[in-house]
Amino acid sequence: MHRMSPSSPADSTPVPRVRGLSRRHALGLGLALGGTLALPLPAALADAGHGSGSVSDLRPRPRSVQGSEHEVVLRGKVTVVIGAETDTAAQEALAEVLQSAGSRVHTVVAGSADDIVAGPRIHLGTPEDNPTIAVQLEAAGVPGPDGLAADGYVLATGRNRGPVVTLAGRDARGTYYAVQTLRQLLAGGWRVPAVHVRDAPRMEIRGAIEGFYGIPWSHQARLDHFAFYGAHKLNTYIYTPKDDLLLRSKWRELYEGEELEKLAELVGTASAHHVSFTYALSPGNDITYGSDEDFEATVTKFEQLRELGVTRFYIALDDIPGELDDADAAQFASLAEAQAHYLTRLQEDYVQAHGLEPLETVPTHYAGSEPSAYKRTFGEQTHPDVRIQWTGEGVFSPEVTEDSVVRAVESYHTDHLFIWDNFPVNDGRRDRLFLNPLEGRAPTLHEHIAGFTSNPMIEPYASLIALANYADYCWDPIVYDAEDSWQAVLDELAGADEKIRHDLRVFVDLNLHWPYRDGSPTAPALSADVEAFWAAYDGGTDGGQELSERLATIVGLEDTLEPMASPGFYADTLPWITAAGHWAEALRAQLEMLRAIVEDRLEDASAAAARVGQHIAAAGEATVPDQRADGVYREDQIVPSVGDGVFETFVSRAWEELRAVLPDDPSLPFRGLPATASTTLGTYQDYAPERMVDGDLATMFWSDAAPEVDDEIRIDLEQIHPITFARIQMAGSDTTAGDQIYEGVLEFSADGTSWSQVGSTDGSSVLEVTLPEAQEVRVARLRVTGKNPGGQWVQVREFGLGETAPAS
Ligand code: LOG
Repeated sequence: MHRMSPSSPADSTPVPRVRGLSRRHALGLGLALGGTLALPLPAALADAGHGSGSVSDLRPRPRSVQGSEHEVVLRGKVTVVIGAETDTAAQEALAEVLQSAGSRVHTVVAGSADDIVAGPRIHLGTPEDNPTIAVQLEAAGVPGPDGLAADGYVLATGRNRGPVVTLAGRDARGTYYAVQTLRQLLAGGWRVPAVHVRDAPRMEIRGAIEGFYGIPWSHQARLDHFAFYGAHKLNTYIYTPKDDLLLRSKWRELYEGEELEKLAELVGTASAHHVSFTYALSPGNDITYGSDEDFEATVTKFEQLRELGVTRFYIALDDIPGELDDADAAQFASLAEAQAHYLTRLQEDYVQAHGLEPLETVPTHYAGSEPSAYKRTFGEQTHPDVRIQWTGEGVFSPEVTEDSVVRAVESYHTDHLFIWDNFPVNDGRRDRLFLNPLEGRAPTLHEHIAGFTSNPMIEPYASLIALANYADYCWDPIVYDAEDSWQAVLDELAGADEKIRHDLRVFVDLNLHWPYRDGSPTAPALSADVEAFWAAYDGGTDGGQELSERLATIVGLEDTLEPMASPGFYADTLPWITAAGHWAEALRAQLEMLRAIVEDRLEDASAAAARVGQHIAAAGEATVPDQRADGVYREDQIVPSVGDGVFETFVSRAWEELRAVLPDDPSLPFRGLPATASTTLGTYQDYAPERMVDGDLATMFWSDAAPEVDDEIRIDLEQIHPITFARIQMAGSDTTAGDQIYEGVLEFSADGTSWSQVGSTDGSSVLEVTLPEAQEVRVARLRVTGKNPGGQWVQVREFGLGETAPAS
């Protein structure tokens, strides 16, 4: 992997930085991790050359890297010495690595006559499956992998009757991981630096849980994920997409035909990358926990998967009713008791009976560390081997602290807690991508929990940023550096081209805000350029060059990112890339408008302003597909949200500049008469009612609950005006329904006492009314007449009344 050199052209524009993160610099050469300070590495390692990687490029960071005496050049014919039982996935991965380095691979089984051959050798395996491993490690003076944690390995270069690389696994997966480290060290070249790597993870479970609502990942995406996990030393994938109907609403039905074949391929491919495929069933919506039939239905379903090679099973009990049905209520005192009975029966009579790995589960109460009767009963009565997932203090946890984890372990009475981390999942904000790094997980959690599975985004490849962070964090939370890990995966997804690396960061900057963390940055690099622009504008100086350049880059992203190394990332994020391009075009037209205003060319300003609307309309098109509870995939359902509000705020401010000089310009967006706002609804956080009347579409009122009949939002003009037009803009955008009032009537009043109805909602997010003739109005309200579907809350961006209807 190549790092940007300080003199590269891409560096002349600042690379977006994540606020609040220090960029601790790459592992210094000669620094051994894991506390053992080692021989200084040969200077040649600083730049291994010949297209080779270097120790500082290794991710996850190995626990210990020491210098050895000999580098090994794997050129020409390379002999691979294996044992009869050496892991085949590791053998295949090694062959691939060597072939891409241009070497010819000759494999021999240890003990056969041609063990010792001329030229470079690689000894691959565990000390148990390959007797030459111990011999080579001893010759190199390196301790073996036996004392390491599961998945650990040793990689050593040396000379022993020829150049030798020893790849010694603590187990099969460790052997495979030794090959992955070799692959990173070679980085497509043929020189293995002179090192002894001794490495093992601090967390046992590291991976992903496909556990979100919305379009399940494609088959190909899952296969690609497994390859990525193998390369990044993630070992777990839990299959439980909420919208696979055969997992949830139709859980008793068996897989057939193509679906079964695909599952078989998933299981096989996962294991070829040493990813443990875990099958998670969600029977909780209609199960009778105590019933023999439902136990048998579960086992029958699991048997289908066990025949495909699955050895890890999981029962997901999240997001289900909290009450027992009559049969269970007659048998059990509580939900926790009923669930514990079912889980324990599965663990004992199915899992243990077949020698499978311990059963896993997520309880119905899966968040918060405080003790509860449910958690205690669930933990105490479920078989102690069952692995239990927990999401942290909240469904979304901006941070996970050691104290909180310690408390959760006590509250659930389990020795096997691991975290279902709802990051970067976006099923609650399907218009957004979360491309920010994984932060806020304490560096000591491995002392208390078995690991993490990330619940990723609906967009599989866009989730790879976070997953690479999880890989690095879970391997060694102590040295995990969010910024460093994040920069490395951005380079990996971009590929070697510096311009693409730079432009990817320009795009990623627009998708950094994570709404579940207070103070999370909003497009920090774009914001900085926007701020600099307005500062120069207000100061009457020439400025804004950076902003213009950034906007030009954003307009070009659709082309410049296309050849990036990860085509999946490009395809996943294309709706957001395109929308960003439209916003950038809108801002460019406004920059022209502002320049014309400053230079007093008002006709030009008006002409530039006239071009803005089409770009904003294009940015507001629904281009993201979606799938809801009916399981039907639909194209073009969601408007991608990009730029974290910074584009919108710029646009509003620029319009005010135009309004100041050309108040009647036809391009100006409608602006309601000055008014005060109020509501019978509670307010979520600081999304106060006055935001409905601040003239800024980027700000909004947000209720803290679903509305009841007769709740209302109201604006007061303070004096009577002749009104012909009203517009209420609810939810996050004009084109997509969301948090809003679904059933309500718009009413006008001159005195606040007697009301006349002038319009009603139709399920869309914008309610607009033009009256045939003006009405005397002082107060207007949208009054709720029916419940919202799904208990949605209410967002109102603007509520405005006008004496005349706007031109557009
Ligand atoms: C669901 C999960 C969903 C997530 C985020 C758990 C254990 N279950 O509130 O499927 O993706 O929130 O919306 C959830 O987190 N429940």
